[in-house]
Amino acid sequence: MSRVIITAAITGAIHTPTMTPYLPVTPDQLADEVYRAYNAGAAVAHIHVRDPKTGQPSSRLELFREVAMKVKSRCNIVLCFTTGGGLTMSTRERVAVVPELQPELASFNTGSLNFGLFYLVPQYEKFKYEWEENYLQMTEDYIFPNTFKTMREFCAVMKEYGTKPELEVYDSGMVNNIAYLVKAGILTKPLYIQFVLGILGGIPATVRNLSFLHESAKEALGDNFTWSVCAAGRAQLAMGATALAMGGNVRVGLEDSLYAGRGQLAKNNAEQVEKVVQIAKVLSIEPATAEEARQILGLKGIDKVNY
Ligand code: KMH
Ligand code: ZN
Repeated sequence: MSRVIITAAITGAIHTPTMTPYLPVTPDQLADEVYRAYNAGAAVAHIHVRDPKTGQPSSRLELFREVAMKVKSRCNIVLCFTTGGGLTMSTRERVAVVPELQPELASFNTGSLNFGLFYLVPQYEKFKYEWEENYLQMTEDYIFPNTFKTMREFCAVMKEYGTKPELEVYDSGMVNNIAYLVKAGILTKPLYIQFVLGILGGIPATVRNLSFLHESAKEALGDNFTWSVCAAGRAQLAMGATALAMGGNVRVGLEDSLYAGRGQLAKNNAEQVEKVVQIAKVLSIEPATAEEARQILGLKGIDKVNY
């Protein structure tokens, strides 16, 4: 039986509280959401934190730690911490979670890009919190910075703490960035790639583009890598289903889409995880357990984290 690693990206830094009443914000809400997603079949949870009062993306280490500890007391799910952070954070702030928690897995953004969320603003008449409109609007003039220097430094930190980088690829040129980092001895194989489609500024979420990214990665990096896909917005599940058919892994979650069907807001992350599990089962693919995901990805183990 083949296995799929399902990742739940619990809250992210793209959506804001006005967009849905179901966006988890406090450490308790985040931990509850992780545990629900785990019970639904997720082996990995991708973690961002937010200010508990306003829902604004945060880099406060005590929030990350609280979530990590609350989750660990309940289940053995793999936690993948963001080093993408939120759109206004410095690179130093973004990477600080790695030395602090020494996690098994952390996101690693493989290039700079325009990260446009400003087109969402006109969809809302009034925002619940003051920060939201400006946070989204300022992305019209914003580049998400992941220079070669930043990438070299993030790699060094992750290497020091035995944290595996999950390589976020938003466009095909980033595959070449990864190839360079490997060639330069900065990144070590075996690699784990997350193809992120559908961000305004990155590659659109189509079957052809996913296939192109996958082929480009094989050409540049060889066959021996593990990969997963996530897509922003309405393409989320279609891209996940395509990845299942291609033998890849799948990320869902409220970070990427707020919906669980046409016009239907997801009430929690688990709803989206359940949908992937259903499709996988029809294809005779089983969701990997957290322990199986650790083996597939070659992670150091939950006994070696610092939380
Ligand atoms: N926060 C976004 C700018 C990551 O977690 O590394 C990108 C992001 C990717 O969420
Ligand atoms: Zn993220």
